[in-house]
Amino acid sequence: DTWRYAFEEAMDEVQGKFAQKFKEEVEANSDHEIQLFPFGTLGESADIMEQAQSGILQFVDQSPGFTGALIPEAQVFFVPYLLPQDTATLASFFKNSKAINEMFPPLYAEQGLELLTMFPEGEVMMTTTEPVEGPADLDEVKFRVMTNPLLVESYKAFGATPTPLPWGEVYGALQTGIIQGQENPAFFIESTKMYEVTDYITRAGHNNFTTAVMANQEFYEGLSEEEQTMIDDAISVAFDYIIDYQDGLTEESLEKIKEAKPSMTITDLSEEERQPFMDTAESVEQEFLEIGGDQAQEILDQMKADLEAAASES
Ligand code: 6CS
Repeated sequence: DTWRYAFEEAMDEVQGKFAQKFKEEVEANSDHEIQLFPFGTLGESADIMEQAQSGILQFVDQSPGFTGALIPEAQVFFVPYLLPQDTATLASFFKNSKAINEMFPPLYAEQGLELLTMFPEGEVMMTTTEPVEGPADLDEVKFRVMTNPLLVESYKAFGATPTPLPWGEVYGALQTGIIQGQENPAFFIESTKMYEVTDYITRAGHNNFTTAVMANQEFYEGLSEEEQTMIDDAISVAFDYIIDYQDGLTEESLEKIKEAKPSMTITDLSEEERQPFMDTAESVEQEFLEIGGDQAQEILDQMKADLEAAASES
């Protein structure tokens, strides 16, 4: 039989690479086939999530940037400066975290989803039509964010006018001037040609992009134990693969952007310039505790403990 797996990116972007490795593993170790649906083939992120919940899709990759509206606790990934940028620490965190591996699965299960894994996709950078050196430069800037209430709060705290939009509308909105900024990891800015419709890339180090892969829960629970193990093993192989795949990807992508558009200004903010952005973390964290669901406090505390453990390990 054929299992259907949709994701929010193109085939040769990070989620696509992960999905292809997963498919390869499943097909090598079972009689099942996997059909992949990249971004745009079945709709926006919200559409593929609905399809996975209803069982039309067996697998889906949806980032907490969109899931935060469905599972309030998943907004925790938008507390600024919570996640580190060090890739070894991040890999160890996602692999071993009790918050990720034990506390989130029951919350996804309430939505009919079996959470299979979460993984990092790289440092998030702002791309804008005007330079950004501090929050004052974001004043009156309509800044596109994913449809996540805490991400909206975070950009309000950064001084911008956050504008939640599905991904498919971002390029056009920048082109026509409806928005003047957006954020994403470097590989995605490069592959989706965001540099064509913005002139500045600003690194404030405020976040690292997280995504999540899930199965329809009824489907997963209907499988034999061997098949579940086969899927879990394939996920684990794809996880290690996608961490390796991203080694050096950020810098390579920035190089490609500079080649494609030499006039693009890429600025790495200094510690001092980052400080006013960092100063917002406390109030956004407070907001998370208010809107992040019943388990907000427990998840936040556990994430912090897990992040500390991962940092001391690597
Ligand atoms: O900004 C977005 O909406 C998209 N960014 C990435 C890196 N992946 C998927 C998501 O839809």
